Amino acid sequence: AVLCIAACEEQKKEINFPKTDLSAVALIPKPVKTIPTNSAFGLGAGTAIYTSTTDPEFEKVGQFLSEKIKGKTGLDLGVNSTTENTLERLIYINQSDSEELDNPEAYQLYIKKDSILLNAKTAAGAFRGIQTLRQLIPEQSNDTLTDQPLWVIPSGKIMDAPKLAYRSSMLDVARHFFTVDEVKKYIDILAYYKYNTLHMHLTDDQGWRIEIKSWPKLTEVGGQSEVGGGEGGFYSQEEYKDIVAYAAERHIQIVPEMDMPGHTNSASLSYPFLHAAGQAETPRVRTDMKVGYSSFDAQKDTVYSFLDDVIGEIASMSPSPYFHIGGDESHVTKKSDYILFVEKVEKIVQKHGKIMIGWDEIAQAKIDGSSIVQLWNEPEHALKAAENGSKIIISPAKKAYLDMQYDSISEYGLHWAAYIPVDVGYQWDPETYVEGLPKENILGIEAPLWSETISNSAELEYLAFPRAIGYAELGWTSSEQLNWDDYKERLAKQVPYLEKMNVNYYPSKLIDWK
Ligand code: TNX
Repeated sequence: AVLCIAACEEQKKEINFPKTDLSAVALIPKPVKTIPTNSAFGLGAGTAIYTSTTDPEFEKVGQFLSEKIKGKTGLDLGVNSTTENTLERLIYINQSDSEELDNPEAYQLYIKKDSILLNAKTAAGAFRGIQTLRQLIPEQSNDTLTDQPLWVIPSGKIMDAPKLAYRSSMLDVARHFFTVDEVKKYIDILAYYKYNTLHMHLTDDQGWRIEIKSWPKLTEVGGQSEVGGGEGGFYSQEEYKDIVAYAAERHIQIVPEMDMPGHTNSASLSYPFLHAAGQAETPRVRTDMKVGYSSFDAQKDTVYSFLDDVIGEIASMSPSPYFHIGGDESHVTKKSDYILFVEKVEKIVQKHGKIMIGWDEIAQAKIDGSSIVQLWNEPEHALKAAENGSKIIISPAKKAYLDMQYDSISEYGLHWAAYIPVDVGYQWDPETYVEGLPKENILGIEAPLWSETISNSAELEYLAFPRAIGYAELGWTSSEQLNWDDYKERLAKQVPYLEKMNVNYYPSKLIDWK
């Protein structure tokens, strides 16, 4: 029952689009392959979105696209709904089993005069493709082509898939607490640039941020402080699940981190039996920025039964296969205790069905080849772990830390590892950063944002943007295609999006912002 009434007949007439160039659109991350065909698709009131019915998740991707199109253009496009005049120009999101779509996040976009076809094997792939489509929609409509405004999308093909499987940013919600809405806003922007992971640093010396029902003092006591003396805060389990679900709708996994055996002052303050007396500093409310003075007692069985409860509760709320145990800077834990601790905690994490991730120091222990090591400081640790079969997440402080200042006069941030101007943050390769590390061992890239010096969205965004946009490209786009001069032009053109999202990005002088 496809009716074509007057408005539709009108749209069917040949439209004389201006010549377009799909390869000239400022896409970030840059797709693997773009083939322009110089014509266009006119997105307008007569466009309808249809999705494959084989996987219900595809319809959600269609709904997401519809919402975003509404936000950008004001057009209210139905998804899988038949109304008389909307069947002329279609955006079809199709579940395809094509072998070219082997990567779970791969997609193909075919943009023609009368249709846009998005092929993906998985809803995640379709979702990544939707981000490309969002970026292809111009800010301004052309109001002279037909009797209705059309947003002119250049025609052609895009074949795309990520280089690295794990493309992550970390947010430290422990040094300063960030509200659920602040976290969601960050997730929104990460999704737009095709990140698939947000690692949440949920616990540290200055605060404990996740409700644990079996050990309520963790938040009642440990959640009430933060760096600088503010009131802290924590996520109830309902709030944490809400963040997890919000991220999942954007095909982003939340990787929870409970940092231990060091960085545990807030936990030991809540439950003093955890504290390694005689090694670590006596727990008290800490609002300073020091590191390396706290430790759990690795010798006590009660510590491990506590961890069994806590890891169990967090794991049961976290659909991601990963659980991050921290493991960094345990400077007052005896080395033998540290090793014992990591090995025992790995078993607990596995018992709760998760794969352990830890900062690179965990490679000093005999960890399982299935566990993952996150390089932040010591390349030797990454090499050692890789030899034992582990996959590595690349996040060197000198290149990828979002909390490093841009330069000596930039606001917020630290500079113990480096100053990281926007070009330096972009001009390195996660696949070759650690000399001798085989590519097969590289799981992905992460850009961590530690929050000693930031406490709200505006400050977070000042450090994260624009650099996090560059790390998105380093994780997605093949190394041969990475080029600063080309990238910085595309970066400049992100301004309308960043302004629309009210992102307080750092206006680096290295970029000719449009
Ligand atoms: C080192 S990097 C830390 C964090 C700090 C950060 C500040 C790492 C694994 N540990 O505890 O917040 O430096 O840049």
